[in-house]
Amino acid sequence: MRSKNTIIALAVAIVLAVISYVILAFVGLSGERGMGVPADNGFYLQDSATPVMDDLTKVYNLVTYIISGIVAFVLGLMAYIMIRYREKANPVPSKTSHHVGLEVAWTIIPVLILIVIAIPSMNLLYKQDVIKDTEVTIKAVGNTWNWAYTYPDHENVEEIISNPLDETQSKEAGKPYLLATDAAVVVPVDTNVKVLVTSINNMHSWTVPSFGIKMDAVPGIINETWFRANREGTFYGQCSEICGIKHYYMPIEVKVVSKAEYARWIANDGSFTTSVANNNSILGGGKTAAQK
Ligand SMILES: [Cu+2]
Repeated sequence: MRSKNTIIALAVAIVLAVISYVILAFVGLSGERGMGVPADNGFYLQDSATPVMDDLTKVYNLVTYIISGIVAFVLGLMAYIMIRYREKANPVPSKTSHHVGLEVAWTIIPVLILIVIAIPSMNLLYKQDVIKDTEVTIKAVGNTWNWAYTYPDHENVEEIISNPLDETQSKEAGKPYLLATDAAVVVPVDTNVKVLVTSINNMHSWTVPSFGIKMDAVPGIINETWFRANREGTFYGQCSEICGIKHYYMPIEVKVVSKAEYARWIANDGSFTTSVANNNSILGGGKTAAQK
């Protein structure tokens, strides 16, 4: 009697787990997606703005479909075995201990599945890792607690200190609170941007979901990553390494502008003379090293 209850409880638990998994995986696939900013109630990946994120999304989907198939198969197999080989229906159990065909199958099939996952994964890793034909370089330095950006190729552009807007300022600017900053880092569209990432004192991580990049900022080490944004706009991210008491309070704001506008911005020592705000900051910042 006790074993029967255990089996029923196990079966119910498995069915519930599978149902919640399917809901999470597939409602997520069809749900709201943000571009550069999280969508309300969305829990799928943000929409892609770079070739790396395109590939990353494909690999994510592939793996989701594969694991869904495996979960469904294992669930079906377990249900079949529980019913077909229960004590009542199968009073004399088989004493079989080996089955060559089965053993070969359950070795070969997982290997094939791993190969199917490994090929696009390795391609993606390579794409993320190899930085080709850098056109613009930015340096992101993690501080406690904000991000500081410099343009190593343009000494006329002063260091940009990117502090988060508080709740009232975000509301006034119509920007998302805890993502919006007072001074965004500015890059051109359709350009290979290399990002040098490091930190002053403890570990942070420079992460922009729509670009598909996440790079650790480690004191004493300069890590590098790259992105090529294929559209203009504002893209938000957050520090993604639990770095301390204000970890939540060091957002990342990347402003992608046209190449001409970027050239003007550089020529104007890091300020938008033609835009309404006259620079890249809603608070009159842009060259805000003094805030540090
Ligand atoms: Cu941090």
